[in-house]
Amino acid sequence: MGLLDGKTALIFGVANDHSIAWGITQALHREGATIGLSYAGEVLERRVKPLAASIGVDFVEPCDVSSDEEIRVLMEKARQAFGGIDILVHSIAFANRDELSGGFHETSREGFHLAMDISVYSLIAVAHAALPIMRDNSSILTLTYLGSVRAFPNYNVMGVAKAALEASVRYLALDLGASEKHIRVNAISAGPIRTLSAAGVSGFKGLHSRFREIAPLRRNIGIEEVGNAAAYLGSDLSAGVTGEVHYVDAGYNIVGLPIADDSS
Ligand code: NAP
Ligand code: 1JT
Repeated sequence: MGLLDGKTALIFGVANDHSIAWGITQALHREGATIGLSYAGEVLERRVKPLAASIGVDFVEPCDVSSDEEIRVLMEKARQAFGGIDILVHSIAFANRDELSGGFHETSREGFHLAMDISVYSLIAVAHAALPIMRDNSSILTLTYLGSVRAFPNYNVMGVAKAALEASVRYLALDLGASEKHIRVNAISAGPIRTLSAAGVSGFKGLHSRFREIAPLRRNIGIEEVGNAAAYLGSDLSAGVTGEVHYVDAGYNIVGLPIADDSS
């Protein structure tokens, strides 16, 4: 018997088998959920379709979340395929690479708008469009990073976007929890993971290896661990939890004074 037997999950943000959304997909599938996947564009179709096929998922539909029309069309397809949704996963972020290096004060107006639109507003747009097909007591999840509450070199405009995303989680939780459907909205704050987005970003490699020297569990985290936390937040086990930012980071965020084992 799975934790999510009888539930349907619509998941945004699988780019390849390193994606956090793929770790979530595998965990939700393992726990018995029926899965629908949405990917960004044609380039990804070749990568996402075989992954979906490997777990017997046949709802694989494109949706660029910068388009309200594409979101509307996707939700109509989901309604036809599933009738309703119990778990909605938003695992999407975007910023121009040149905004993720150098001075934060150099952030362009255009780059700021783009990061906020794709990484923050899309959660609100997708939640709103999904509302008519969300089932009672359903669960919405998004992915965030500690750069929302601490300043890290290079994370720059994404840190500001993640702060706005976490605030959006609280406002959506207030709205949708009080609706007749009593929908829950939460975020998982993941430690650094080598994914397509993260690879090649200035300083990411160093940050990823320093992380395990400081985190209480003295290791990095993987997409399987984020997937398992998502299975809990999508399930009835977390029925009393909403508006939360749940850290899956080997404890990194609780450390006051980062001291490696060999320091004296
Ligand atoms: P990823 O595999 O590259 O996933 C990011 C996804 O966002 C990709 O599928 C990407 O598609 C999609 N996307 C970008 N623009 C889009 C648009 N306009 N419409 C629809 N989809 C769009 O990287 P990831 O690390 O798993 O990222 C997933 C989430 O986890 C992000 O919110 C990220 O901030 C968060 N997170 C990551 C880390 C980390 O260290 N990796 C840590 C904490 C939180 P394309 O490839 O086509 O652009
Ligand atoms: C984006 C990118 C969103 C990388 C991201 C992200 N959320 C987390 N990461 C990984 C990361 C990157 C840096 C970092 C810590 C984590 C790149 C493409 C745009 C969206 O520095 C502290 C730089």
